[in-house]
Amino acid sequence: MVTKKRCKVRKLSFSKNQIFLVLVFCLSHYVPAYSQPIFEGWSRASPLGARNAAVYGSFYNPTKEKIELSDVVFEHSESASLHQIVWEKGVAKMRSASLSLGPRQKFYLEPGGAHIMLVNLALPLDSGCVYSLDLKWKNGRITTAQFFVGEINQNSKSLPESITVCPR
Ligand SMILES: [Cu+2]
Repeated sequence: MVTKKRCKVRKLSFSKNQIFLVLVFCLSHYVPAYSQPIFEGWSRASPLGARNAAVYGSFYNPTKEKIELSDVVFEHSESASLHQIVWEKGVAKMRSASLSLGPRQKFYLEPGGAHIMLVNLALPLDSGCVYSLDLKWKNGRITTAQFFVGEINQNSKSLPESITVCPR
């Protein structure tokens, strides 16, 4: 059936512009990002002397399969892992957490909740910078994601005016 349709299309005459638009439409629906988990992250600039940092943002699974996070790697810290804040007797404590996302599911990391903990930073996170981290999934896939760093007191995602890839 599909082949028939394609043949019919060929008989019609399209302007170059129309063909271009159809191509753009097709390509925009074939963005590789749609076949892998997406992480959009942000963090705060490190206060003086801080060794650890938390990365917030959101995970989205655009695939048709359930995906599970197995590891987070940030090359400028000793370790990186998913944490969840839990309240025990009125005290907030951080616990390591696992992440499993069903098809088309989204998961938010927010101050006071889940975050990616970067422990023992080799360098402070700089305001206005964008850093990369690697997310390893249980199906063997590795995705590289970026996170933006705002001010020290940043409380939601910020997009810097100009993006500087760090460390410079
Ligand atoms: Cu933590």
